[in-house]
Amino acid sequence: MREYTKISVYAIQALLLLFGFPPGVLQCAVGDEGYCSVPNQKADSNSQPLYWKVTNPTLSPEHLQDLPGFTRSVIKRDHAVITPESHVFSPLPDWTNTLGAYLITPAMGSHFVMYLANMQDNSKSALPPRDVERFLFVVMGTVVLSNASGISHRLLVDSFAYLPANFEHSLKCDTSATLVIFERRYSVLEKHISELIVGSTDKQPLLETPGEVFELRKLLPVSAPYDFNIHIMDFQPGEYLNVKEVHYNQHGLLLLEGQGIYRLGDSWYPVQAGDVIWMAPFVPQWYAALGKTRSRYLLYKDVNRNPLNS
Ligand code: UGY
Ligand code: MN
Repeated sequence: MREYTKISVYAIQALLLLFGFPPGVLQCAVGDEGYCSVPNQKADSNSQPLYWKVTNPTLSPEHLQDLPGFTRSVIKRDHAVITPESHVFSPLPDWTNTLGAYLITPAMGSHFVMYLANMQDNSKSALPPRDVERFLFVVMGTVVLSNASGISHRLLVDSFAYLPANFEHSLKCDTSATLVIFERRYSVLEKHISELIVGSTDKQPLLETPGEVFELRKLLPVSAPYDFNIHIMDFQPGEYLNVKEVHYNQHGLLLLEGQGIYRLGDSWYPVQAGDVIWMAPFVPQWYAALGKTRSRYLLYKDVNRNPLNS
């Protein structure tokens, strides 16, 4: 009986080779039980730079990489999962030497845009449209942020900046850098103004999360001038959201590290570093971290405004 199992494993391997799949795709362990397993997943190596997986994602399971037309991306009325194999880059309007991929835009129903900007040699940003505020987070490389009075900040991986609407600034890069950027039309509140903010995630304090186990940092002040915040949420493998959230706020999410399962509405998605998620208001949402390493995601959330006014 065991011999038959071995023979059929060899036959499948021969067929896979014949169809051009690399050896090792079907790594079979034929023991007393005669089981057949997928290749062992290696834990993420600690030797890679921070957020390395975002710019070097696993495009699809090894055995599906060459399958024409395969993508994990899904676009639905109230949510979307946009995975790296379907990112499409083109020159960002008015930027120099920069390719951008708009991943979430109002065409989907959001009130914000979320995009990746790949800055190349001697690249320079353009300003957002009038009355539009900007938040950027460095995923790879280094950029220099300068304002109109010539004051500049070097932003390394894990650094971020918030630029109020109509704030003159430029971003420059002499080698290469990847940024994730959020922009939205500022929702003005009388007697409140938002200000330039520059920081880095590791300098932000851990916040209380009553009833939850994940670790939370907020990158922007929680005060009234700010009409959105950016959360950095960390889950150890096996940890999950306790609240099965349904709320009026919108989200744009970039999984910076790790892997897990995201529930969106009635669908359950395996997700990994590099994946982007759009969550419309009121879409049921829940996450569980799996695998061997921490999950960390960056999350846009609109806050501090009466839903009747925005
Ligand atoms: O704050 C939030 O709404 C956050 N916990 N949502 C999420 O992680 N999907
Ligand atoms: Mn939420």
